[in-house]
Amino acid sequence: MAGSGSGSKSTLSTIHYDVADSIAVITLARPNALNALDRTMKDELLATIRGAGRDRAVRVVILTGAGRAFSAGQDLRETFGGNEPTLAEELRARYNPLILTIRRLGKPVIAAVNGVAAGAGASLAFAADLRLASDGATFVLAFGRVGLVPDSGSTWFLPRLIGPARAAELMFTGDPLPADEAARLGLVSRVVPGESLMDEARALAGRLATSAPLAMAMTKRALARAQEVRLEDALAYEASLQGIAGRSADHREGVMAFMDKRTPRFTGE
Ligand code: T3D
Repeated sequence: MAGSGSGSKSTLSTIHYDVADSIAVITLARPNALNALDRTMKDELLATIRGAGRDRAVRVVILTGAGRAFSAGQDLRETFGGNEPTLAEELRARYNPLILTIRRLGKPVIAAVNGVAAGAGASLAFAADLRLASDGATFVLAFGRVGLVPDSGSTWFLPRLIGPARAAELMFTGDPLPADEAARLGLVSRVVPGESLMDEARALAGRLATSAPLAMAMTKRALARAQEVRLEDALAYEASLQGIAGRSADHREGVMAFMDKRTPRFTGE
């Protein structure tokens, strides 16, 4: 895959990839189909996210959409069954690895939700660590409208993010959730004017990019683990991660910088 170095751009057909200032911006780019996910896009997206994960020049990832949508979810023009994968096979082979890769990426992922995020497009945003939304963004749990069940992790993420009752309501009705209501529910951190969304996302990413990379990666792991285990296990996991963080050069640098009253320079070591 092209586009791993700082300042580089890719030549993929459905994804734009741009790295600058330690921030990778991954843009879903089929705007005429509202960035609906076809197989090429799913494969390119997975390869791109994995590439960003491997690239030491990247400390934070922003995921966004080209044009007026974040993503309208599964491309409804694509066929399933016969010579093509069934829906279940598609989930196992493509969607589920995408969701797990975002969750397990050792770097923060910010979804800059620039417009409608529907179906699996919404799931991609839910899998991110943080969400910023433009004032025109909406989340649509559109699965039921096309006779499908919520998938690609939405049944796991949404109740945890906004509570089970609201999640059920959105999934049963398919009603759009506007950005301001999403912010009120805590689903998105902030709503900003559409024209400043990427500036705001880059500013947030820039702040995260100056934090200690190893500590951030382990914070992400601890938060994910804590969703699934008892308090005793979460405490034990925190202690084991802190053992690692406490031996890192970044911890020493952070303490020295505090003493010296200067900004720390973290290296990820
Ligand atoms: O293996 C598996 O299980 C598969 C996984 C499935 C998970 C899912 O994602 S299921 C849910 C799939 N998504 C949807 O059902 C959403 C369908 N789209 C819509 O409901 C609406 O388009 C939106 C609410 C997202 C936006 O509405 P609006 O009025 O702003 O735009 P529009 O006019 O409906 O769409 C604009 C164009 O995008 C249009 O194309 P055209 O007519 O201009 O050539 C439309 O067909 C296209 N488009 C929108 N969504 C999709 C799409 N094309 C293909 N697939 C789409 N999902």
